Amino acid sequence: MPMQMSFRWYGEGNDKIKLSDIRQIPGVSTIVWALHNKLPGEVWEPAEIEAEVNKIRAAGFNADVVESVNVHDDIKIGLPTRDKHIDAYIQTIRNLAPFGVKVICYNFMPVFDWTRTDLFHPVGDGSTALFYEAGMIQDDPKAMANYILENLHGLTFPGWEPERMARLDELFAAYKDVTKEKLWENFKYFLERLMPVCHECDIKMAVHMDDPPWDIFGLPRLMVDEESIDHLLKMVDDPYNCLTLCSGSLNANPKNNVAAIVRKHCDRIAFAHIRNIKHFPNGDFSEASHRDCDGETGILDILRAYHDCGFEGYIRPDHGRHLWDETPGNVRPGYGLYDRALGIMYMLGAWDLMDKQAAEK
Ligand code: DNO
Repeated sequence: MPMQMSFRWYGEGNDKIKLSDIRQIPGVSTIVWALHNKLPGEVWEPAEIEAEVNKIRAAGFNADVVESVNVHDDIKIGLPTRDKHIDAYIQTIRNLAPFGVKVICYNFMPVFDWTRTDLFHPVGDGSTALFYEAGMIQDDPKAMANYILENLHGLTFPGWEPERMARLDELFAAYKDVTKEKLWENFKYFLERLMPVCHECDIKMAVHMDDPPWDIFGLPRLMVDEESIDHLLKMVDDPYNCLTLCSGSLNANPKNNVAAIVRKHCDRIAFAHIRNIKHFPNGDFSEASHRDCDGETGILDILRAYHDCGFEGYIRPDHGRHLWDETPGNVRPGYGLYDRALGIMYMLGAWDLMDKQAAEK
């Protein structure tokens, strides 16, 4: 089976982009989806899953990848209530299996998911992109959370649920004693309970990298570099314990060599996110087009590594710039149509050429 190109879609009434728009992008087989109205800990019911999967299939795609089933904070904190939430997670896995879902992308980051300080930063060519100003992420998590919520213009964004963001003080207090070691232990406990069910259901758990890959606001972050990836894969050494290898999240730290990680762990990468990062000397970074020379992530080396390793998993363009009529309020930050479509064509261009060269050898 060759790698499968996918596209993240937030669902009808929750995404301006229509499945019929995505249909016109060459080469997309898979819609990456989720039930975005679900809070962490809620079971996804079969009828709700069926309705969503039917829409995706009717448009000519498979619904093999879910991003995300979010992990309840009690599981990450290791509270006695975690078992109840793990039970609910397991039930959701069981409910997804009959619909052909093969991969669940999730993250194990305390409190916040991806973090940026400007969602519409001018790139210099008239487009805008997500931006991280290092100096701004210091001691006021509330200001950052408010800024992000305001700029989502009422759109849902997993990891940024207003219900959770309203309880930030409480959440920070609950994480007070959760050291990095404790978080690893809680992560292990969670995965060990899930693995037998994943085998039964043939669903891979693919953890997303932490974004950015360092501690923020005093909260520990685990999935940050090659060493931590090695640790996770050894800690629960099971073919269903996999990675969502996000090139952009990892390369926010320019020391991370994503292509080398691909070559080392290709068999455990269930899902590849391709995003390009442009670094500034003061530690700030901006997201860039997928074209290799527009950033420093090494997009072509990464694609070559996947190709050389015979990658058979799912791949998707990650955050793109906002182009043309994609202005605040009119586009989901990072998830417009155009730049992600251009990213797909760039990736397929490189991939097709590598296929052709290999065939001619
Ligand atoms: C950013 C995304 C992440 C990812 C979650 C997975 O745009 O790649 O938010 O979906 O971390 O749980």
